[in-house]
Amino acid sequence: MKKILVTGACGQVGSELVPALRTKYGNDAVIATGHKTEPSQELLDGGEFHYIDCTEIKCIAEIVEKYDIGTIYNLTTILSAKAEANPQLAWDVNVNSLRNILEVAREYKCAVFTPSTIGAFGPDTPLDNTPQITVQRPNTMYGITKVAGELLCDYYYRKYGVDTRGVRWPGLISYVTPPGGGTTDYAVEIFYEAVKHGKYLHCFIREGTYLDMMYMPDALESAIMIMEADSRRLKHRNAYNVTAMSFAPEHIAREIKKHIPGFTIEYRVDPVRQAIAESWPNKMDDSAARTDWGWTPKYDLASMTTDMINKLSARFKK
Ligand code: AKB
Repeated sequence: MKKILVTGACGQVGSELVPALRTKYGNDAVIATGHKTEPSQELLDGGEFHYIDCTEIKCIAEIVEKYDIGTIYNLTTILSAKAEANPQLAWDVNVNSLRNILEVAREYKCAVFTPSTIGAFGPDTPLDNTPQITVQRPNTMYGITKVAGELLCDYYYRKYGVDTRGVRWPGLISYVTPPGGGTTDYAVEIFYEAVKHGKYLHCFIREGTYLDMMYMPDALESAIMIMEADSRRLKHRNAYNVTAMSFAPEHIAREIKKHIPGFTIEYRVDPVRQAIAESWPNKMDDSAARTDWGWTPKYDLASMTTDMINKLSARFKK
């Protein structure tokens, strides 16, 4: 069986996707790669790990050839707030790495998974029930790189027959590896602060700001499901809208209070991240993913909150 390559394996998604893929396909089947961040012991113990720089096409080609790679999960990315702070780096990492990966995939006939995001929409997009196909004019560098990435995936599929697949992930909430430099990160921080200190004193997104969100087990499932889907059923090769829940900071705070009754939230709004959040959908319509490849999330706000609090409480009690 051809092997699977995961780039960006030390990040929030990669650190959980690699073990999930290894459990499903076998430890030897999955080659994890990162750039600067140190891998966890679990990643190192579970199978092959290499440092590569995806902005260098040679590094990708060497590893794809060496391990006879058939599928690439491309998780290399700079998130929204960090991309606004360093737009040149964001373009280089988010677009040039993807283009390199697609070129290598074309030569070695690999399938490629690339996540897009709610950030690929902008202020002109309908905020509620955001359709699969709609206006995409983001005003952030993150969004611009993600729209460029979606278009590149479409192009490589149509022109060269590369098996490109992707989803537009919402904010991802998880307890293994914290995200870094995103706008939706508040929805992860709030759990760490609630469990450690019983309060969250610097929520940087304003009350009443709705965003799509998803718990990590569902995000992993969406990535694996779309890569396993029958290619004849996939109508979209750029990225499918997928979501699980939509809420504003006060809703997650209210849910946490059911487990930690004294929990309090205070706001210290960051204008940069607030503006980004306001330009993103409140709630996407993910019916195309549901119809074409059977997408259904398992977690809602209540079940995710219970699991996050249980997992983090167990960790910080040690
Ligand atoms: C971010 O906030 O930048 C990401 C995303 C929604 O793409 N979590």
